[in-house]
Amino acid sequence: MNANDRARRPGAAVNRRQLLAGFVAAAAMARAEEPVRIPGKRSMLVHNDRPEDLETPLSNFDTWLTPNDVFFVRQHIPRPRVNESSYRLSLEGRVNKPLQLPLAELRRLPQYKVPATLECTGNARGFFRPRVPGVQWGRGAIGNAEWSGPRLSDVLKLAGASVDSAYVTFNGADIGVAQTPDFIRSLPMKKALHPATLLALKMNGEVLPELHGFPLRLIVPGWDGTSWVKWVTTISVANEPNTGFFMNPAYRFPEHAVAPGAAANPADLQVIEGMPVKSFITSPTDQEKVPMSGAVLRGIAWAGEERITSVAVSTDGGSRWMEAELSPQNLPFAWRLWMLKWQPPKTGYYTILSRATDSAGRVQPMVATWNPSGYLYSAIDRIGVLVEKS
Ligand SMILES: Nc1nc2c(c(=O)[nH]1)N[C@H]1C(S)=C(S)[C@@H](COP(=O)(O)O)O[C@H]1N2
Ligand SMILES: [Mo]
Repeated sequence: MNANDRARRPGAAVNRRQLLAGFVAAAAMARAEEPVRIPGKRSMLVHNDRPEDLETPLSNFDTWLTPNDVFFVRQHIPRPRVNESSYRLSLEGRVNKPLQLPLAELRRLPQYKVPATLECTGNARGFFRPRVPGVQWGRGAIGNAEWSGPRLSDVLKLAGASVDSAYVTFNGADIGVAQTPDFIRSLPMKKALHPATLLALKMNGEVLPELHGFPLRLIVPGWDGTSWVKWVTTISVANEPNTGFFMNPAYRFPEHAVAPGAAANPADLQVIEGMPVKSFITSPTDQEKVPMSGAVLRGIAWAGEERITSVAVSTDGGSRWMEAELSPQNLPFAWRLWMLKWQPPKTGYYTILSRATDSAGRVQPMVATWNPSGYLYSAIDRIGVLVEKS
């Protein structure tokens, strides 16, 4: 949720200008149905164009690594342009040696590669009923990439950070505008020091694209996308987390579930960290026609900091389940592709479901936990297809 979403909530007095803005927003929603070509990307589903909220069409989820030019984009504030030569990364707070590091120094540190799935906390928000405000993402606010760069722990060591401090806080080059405050996020020290937590300079072997945080972004494998701060310019070490809007109340989840449609008690909201176990069906798509000759059912499955151990698929609304075949990479943090050849027994309408299980024994639930901001939609995925004579 961003401050614009809050401003659009019903209840606020609506003037002519806001009404017009509402129509423009509705038009933007309608546009998200059809992929559009936009600069730096192939065809994307456009939820907002300034700042860009771009969803990946499902047909692109047929490779383990999601290409940079179809990777989803989410930002709350217009994107900054960072000048490569004047860029410095500042290290401040509880450090022995405050530093201003140019990119050359970050490139000189040992470089590590981590394949990891990045998913927006609000992915699939559009499925919640009752509806919740915010970007009405379908299934495509997710992607899997190989990120590379120095470890955050090595950079903290350079500055002599006191690792007994509790938090590390990250600010990017984007700054607050109008009702939207600056985007700042904190990580507990334990996750900051994890060897897979990187400051990425590259994405899928290419220099980090501007839309994805050039020249430097935080990689927090297994945790929600909000933690993955883009265009990082300042890292500060402290005993307390940042208390700005993007740490509280935004991006928090009720500790005790509320009734669908009810408000959450602000004191009950917890910061979102590791992501749940999930799967989606990516092909065929909902309401697609399938020939009697059959189809290959395909999808993706991921489990935050855990590994995917199995994906079960049903083609009869959940009466019988079959095991899907999983792609070979079996890693924490990164998704697995799944597939199942399907020969329908007769023509007609079929309800297809997918359900993932992970290495911690977590199983995708039948029903997602409704919450007022529409975060962490994780229900068993469901599509309907019509099988017709070939
Ligand atoms: N500086 C900055 N970093 C940010 C954001 C932002 O608005 N500003 N959005 C966050 C959110 S909510 C998500 S889901 C991811 C999206 O990353 P992507 O655009 O590379 O897919 O970036 C995160 N990092
Ligand atoms: Mo997000």
